[in-house]
Amino acid sequence: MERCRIFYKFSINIIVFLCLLVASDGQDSSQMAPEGGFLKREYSLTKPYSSNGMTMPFWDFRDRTMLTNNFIRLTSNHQAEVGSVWNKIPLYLRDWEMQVQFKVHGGGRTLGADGFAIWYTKERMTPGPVFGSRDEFHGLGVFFDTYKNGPQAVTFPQITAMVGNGSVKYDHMTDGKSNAIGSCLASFRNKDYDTLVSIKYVKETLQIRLDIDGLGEWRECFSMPGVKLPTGYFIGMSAATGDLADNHDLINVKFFHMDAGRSAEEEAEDWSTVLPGVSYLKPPIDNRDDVGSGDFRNSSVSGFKLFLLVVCILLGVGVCVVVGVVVFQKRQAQNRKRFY
Ligand SMILES: [Ca+2]
Repeated sequence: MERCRIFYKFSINIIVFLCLLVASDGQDSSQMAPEGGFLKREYSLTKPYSSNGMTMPFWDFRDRTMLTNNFIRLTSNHQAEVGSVWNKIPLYLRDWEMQVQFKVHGGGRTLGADGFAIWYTKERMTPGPVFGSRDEFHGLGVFFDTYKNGPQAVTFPQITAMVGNGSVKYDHMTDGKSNAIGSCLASFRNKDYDTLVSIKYVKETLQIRLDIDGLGEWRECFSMPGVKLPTGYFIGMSAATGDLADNHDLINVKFFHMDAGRSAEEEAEDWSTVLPGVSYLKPPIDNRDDVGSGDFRNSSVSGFKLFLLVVCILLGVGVCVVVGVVVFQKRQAQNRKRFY
């Protein structure tokens, strides 16, 4: 009887432990420091954003941008607004990853506009027609486009990225498609859970991943090698509304310096004079469906979770059987005593 009780307690402890492991596993897989990544506070934007509600230590903001305790609102759900935040310090790191938690939400159940952009550009704090910021920029723009201007037969929102050399224009009529280096469809509006994007630039490969399905896992949007981005540019975010509108909120930005294992010679190279561009351009990119066809990099984690779940269930069933047998035997013994 005592042995049974010890076994019962042991099993319960194991079940609780495994269930906690299943529950916690993966929840923080996004927004944890990536392997080989070191958080850089001067390029990050986390709560509390401001001590006085008016200024931020490493960031400027302009136009309709509003600082609150829990989010930075680039535009509110009103027509024809623009807003932006820009980091103040030129970035002289060659390999980095930026994780941005955002929330795009508004009254229109299926329609909002125009979207927001994440920038790594030579120019900063210059409002304009490209999601609230200037056109013909030098550097990288990643666009979270919620309104379909072009005729293409795809659903929206979509994410596109473009590398500009100062003379290429963003093409609104194709929703940036004509100059995009990559894109994917991504349903990120009006979600109850956290929505995040990771922009990783390591060894001249630009990879964009999303966590917008509430699974706590990164899903690849696209990856493009041969992307040349000089050092010394600025990080920024901007947003715009049109006839339709949305609240475009930033929750946080976590910026990591990535250890790419570069040689001393590579480290000594001056990348501030490199011209922004892409050395290898793929043929026009087809949209990838955001439902079901995602490249779930953590599928092995999902398999492990399933295994733990099965172990949990089997252990649970085992404990129930043991307890049932013990209770049954005890009752039998009591019945026998009554007869004697
Ligand atoms: Ca658009």
